[in-house]
Amino acid sequence: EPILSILAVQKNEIRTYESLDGLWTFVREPTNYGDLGITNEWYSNDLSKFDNATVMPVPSAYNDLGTSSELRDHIGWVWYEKKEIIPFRDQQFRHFLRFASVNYFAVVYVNSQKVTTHVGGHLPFEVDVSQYLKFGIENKFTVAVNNTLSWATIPQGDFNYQKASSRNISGRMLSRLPSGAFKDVGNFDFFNYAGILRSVQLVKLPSSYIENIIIVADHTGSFYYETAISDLNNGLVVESKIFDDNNLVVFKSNSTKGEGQLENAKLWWPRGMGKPNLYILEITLLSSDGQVVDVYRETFGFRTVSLTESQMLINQKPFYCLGFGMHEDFELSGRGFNQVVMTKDLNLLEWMGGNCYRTTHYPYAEERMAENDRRGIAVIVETPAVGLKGFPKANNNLHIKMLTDMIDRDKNHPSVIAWSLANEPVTKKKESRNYFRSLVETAHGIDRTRPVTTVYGPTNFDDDQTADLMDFICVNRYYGWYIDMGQMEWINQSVYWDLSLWKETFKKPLMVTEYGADSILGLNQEPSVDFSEQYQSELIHQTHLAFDALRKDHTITGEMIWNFADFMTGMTTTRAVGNHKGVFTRTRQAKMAAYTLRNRYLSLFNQTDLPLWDTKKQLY
Ligand code: BDP
Repeated sequence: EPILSILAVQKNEIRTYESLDGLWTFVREPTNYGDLGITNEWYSNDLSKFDNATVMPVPSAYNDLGTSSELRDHIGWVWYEKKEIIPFRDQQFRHFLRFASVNYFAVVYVNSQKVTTHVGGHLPFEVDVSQYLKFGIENKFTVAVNNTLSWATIPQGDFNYQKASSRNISGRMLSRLPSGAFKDVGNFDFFNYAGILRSVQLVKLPSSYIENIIIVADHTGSFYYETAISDLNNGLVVESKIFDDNNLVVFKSNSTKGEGQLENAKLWWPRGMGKPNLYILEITLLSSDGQVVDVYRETFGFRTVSLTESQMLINQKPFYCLGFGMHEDFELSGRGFNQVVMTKDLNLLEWMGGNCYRTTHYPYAEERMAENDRRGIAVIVETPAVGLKGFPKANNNLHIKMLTDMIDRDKNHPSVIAWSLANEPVTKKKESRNYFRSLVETAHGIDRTRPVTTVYGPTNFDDDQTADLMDFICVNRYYGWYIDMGQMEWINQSVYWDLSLWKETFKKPLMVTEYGADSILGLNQEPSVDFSEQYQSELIHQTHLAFDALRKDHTITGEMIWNFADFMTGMTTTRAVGNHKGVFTRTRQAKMAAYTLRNRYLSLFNQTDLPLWDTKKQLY
């Protein structure tokens, strides 16, 4: 059983790890849906001796690094292998093999023995491999990765096109498509990048170690913390300290859990509202004779998220989200973690006057979560459940597990202001209600400090069956693009009409989490036509007119453009080398729309001290 490796990796006076990033040997199963590797036990072979062996960088998606559509569009298994000598001196440590994200399904072997499996990308998992390792000689790490999606996976996909295209004609199954036919898209609008997408480490810990830390701290300076220790026997003791940003100890205790109150706590504020002040909770595990056994330093912040009927409040002050839907996506590396792209993206987001984004449509890299804290960027973190349909049959158990793991990973980040359960589920039928209720209860059961939302697209204020279960509601709307293409002058009223009806119906805070249009950089048309830079810029301007009216009426508490940057998708007739709704290109050059949006965000960003619309009812 893999366990979620809840705490991010850390190097300090006790803890260390070996990075297994770099070039891994790579072998692709020769056919889609093939099973040669598993059947022939490739994990007990030396993959580098295979005729078709090549190398693949980790972290990265593999899809765009070859020269064939076979590799790019491959459905099924690929195999990764890396050999490492582990030094004798490390025998004293407990070794955990940790993967920050493997998409979608992973089977992990150490020295030809299966050690764990994991389902779903974007979340870390680790396994104690101490008993499988050999010290002073070479060890072999093999990972089989499968990207096949189905109606039981999250997100869903259906690749069995041959079956779907078959007809039973007088007892014979005849197919329009050749045998082995497949299609490379899932039930969502982005490329299903696969492989070992984030870093791999061999984590070295003492035999008794700090397993988990939870720290909850609010705007009044009150805090609560709890620590889980792997085995707290042998007279081990725990020492907990909180340090401020001058490295001064402001709290000290000898208990694994406790609470306290900090006088004059410096609060964590999103950018525009104040400084994103951070503190450190240091947990030290000591032996009975005072030796340090383990130590972990968790960064956190004092801040409160609450809701009134109309607004989201941070530290009791109105917060208006000026944000983005995004993707972890770039040329060549695909969805692979890329610190260069991450840095550029967050710098551009700040340049735009943004204060917020949603991790559309899956949890983003851990490195990025730490950056959000440091920069004061508020985030709504979303599960990988995009475009779910077929309730109640969709995989509720897996969804609950992903939500739980996601909250566990990101719970101590002050920048995380809400949990998004799903993007654009098809929730028109009553059957979806229990499914979503179980998710809301799961999130509330683990975390009472953050509101829960779902992002609605296919449903409306008068037919959605789940929105009233949410603490606040997010809506995606494409007036002037998917609805009423070319009708610029209708957008303002349509958006106003739609959102005010959601508000009237549910009486909860609303955020518009997607709106926008495709444009191709350099494609200019005046008067504008679809796909021109002018069209995208005008459409967002018209939408902003509605947003201003909705703000005045106390209807919306934030807005997010779709999308920050162009990104790759599967092939369909509505996509030309991917989705072009970015205000930046895929290589992060600004389109005309970026300047339109930047002017708006900067003018609103500088309006500090937004008015409090209503304080009558604190919903959350
Ligand atoms: C929305 C989806 C998003 C798509 C977008 C679009 O939430 O993932 O990329 O539409 O079509 O419905 O551009």
